[in-house]
Amino acid sequence: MSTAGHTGYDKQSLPDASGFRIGIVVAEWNKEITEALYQGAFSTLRDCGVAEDQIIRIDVPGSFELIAGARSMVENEKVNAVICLGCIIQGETRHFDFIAQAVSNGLAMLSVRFPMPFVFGVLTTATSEQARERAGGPHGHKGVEAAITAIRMAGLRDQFPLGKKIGFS
Ligand code: DLZ
Repeated sequence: MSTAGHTGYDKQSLPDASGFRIGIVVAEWNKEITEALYQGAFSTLRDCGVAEDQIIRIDVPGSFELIAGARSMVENEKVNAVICLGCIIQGETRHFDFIAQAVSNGLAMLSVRFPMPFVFGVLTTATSEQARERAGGPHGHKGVEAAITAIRMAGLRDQFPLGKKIGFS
């Protein structure tokens, strides 16, 4: 069973995103899927008012490198949130478990280290068919959901001045 999350979003209920600058890190493994995730995230950000030149993209080789890419993004660009997009498909070896664990732990660590939302937009599926179904198919769109999460979290952070006091503005 799966849910569509925020794939069907209500723009009125979201914070005003027109002044936001959003970083997107895209893994190249399973490129057909991650490109679809990027397109969904990009068009959702645009639809919610983020200016095209305020969407900053970095490409990295695979999902494992999303962590370093996200860190690079936050250290070099003044963004309000970082979306990480990847697709890890289960194979015959244990790579799936190691990479999926590393990415989720790595992004959690960055979330503690930096006063900045990092969004886990990584599909972890048994087959490429399942991944396609979640990248604009019958099971929703993880890229769209990631963009909505980024806007919501960036808006939340704007409400609390504490984040600004500890270094980021
Ligand atoms: C090596 C590897 C494998 C086997 N599978 C995937 C995958 O399904 N999805 C993905 O995003 N990346 C995969 N990678 C590449 C690793 O993420 C990483 O790029 C390499 O191990 C080099 O550090």
